[in-house]
Amino acid sequence: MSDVDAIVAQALAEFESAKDGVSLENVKARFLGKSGLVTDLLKQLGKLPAEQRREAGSRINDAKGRIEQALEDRRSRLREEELERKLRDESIDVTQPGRGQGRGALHPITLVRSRIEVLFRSLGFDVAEGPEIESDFYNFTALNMPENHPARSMHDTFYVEGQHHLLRTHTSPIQIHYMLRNPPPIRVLAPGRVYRSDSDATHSPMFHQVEGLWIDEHASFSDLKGVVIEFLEKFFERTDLEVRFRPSFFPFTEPSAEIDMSFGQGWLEIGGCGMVHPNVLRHGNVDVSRYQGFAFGMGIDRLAMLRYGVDDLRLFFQNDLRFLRQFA
Ligand code: 2U9
Repeated sequence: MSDVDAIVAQALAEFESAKDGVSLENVKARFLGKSGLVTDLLKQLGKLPAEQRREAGSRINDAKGRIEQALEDRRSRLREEELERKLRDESIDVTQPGRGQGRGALHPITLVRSRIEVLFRSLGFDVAEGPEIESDFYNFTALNMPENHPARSMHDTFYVEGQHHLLRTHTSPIQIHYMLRNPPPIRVLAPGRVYRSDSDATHSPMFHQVEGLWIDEHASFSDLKGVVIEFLEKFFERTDLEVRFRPSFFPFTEPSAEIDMSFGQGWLEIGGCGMVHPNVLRHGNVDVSRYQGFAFGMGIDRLAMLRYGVDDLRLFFQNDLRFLRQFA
């Protein structure tokens, strides 16, 4: 029965080299399990002569007790080690300085948009917003662009599930909503994102517009010119600026004009305008026997490029911090 001591020594050594709970329990099974080495010894007791059985039984039980004690010791040691490891690896040193969050800044388009809003508020305009997903009624029909108008084609417009909802192609639907909620006189500015299926160095599929609408009993084309010129002079902070109204066509205004501007070297097209078409006023529930009005539209991105001297529109939308930080 000297193999009893050998088995105890082997068990103690194997417990010691078990590095985690799972391998420790596997070692335990090999010694104390149903077909483990200690269990085998107890089974063999029956084969011994009766006079040796008592002594052998006591030695095996003693060995079993020592193995069970060693197992329990190893188990608690492994639990302690695990706790120590967690305390070491998962601790937070609350005395360390923070990593910092860095200071954010407004995007140049946002800065320009705010500047435009402030200037128009000073001229008595309210500022309104609206949804970027619109129905074809608010985006086209109400703006005197009938069923077969080319701007409605899939080629130019992003439709959302079918033909009746779309990403607005201009901010004009905002003014339709506004007219339906507010009786004249109206002075409202409508800035926001718009979408067209168009992309190159000077066109982004998403861009920003600002439109204005002024409705009153005697709002005239000369009032329109006064408002636009006043805005441009304030926006660009110069009075030597030339502004030209060049006859044009839009479905929602009649007569219509392109707005051109010059700082001295050639003309730049910066927007369009005109007297609001009576069909549009009627869709906005405006009494056309009493009221008339004018509207204008400009590209915010275009105004930002001119104000900051940026020559590629796409720079505004690539979110390169080296570019954006220059405006912070
Ligand atoms: C209502 C009635 C009329 C807004 C107008 C333009 C002319 C125009 C373009 C300029 C460059 C858009 O940013 S751009 O791509 N806009 O030329 N916009 S008149 O007319 C309206 C709007 C709303 C109810």
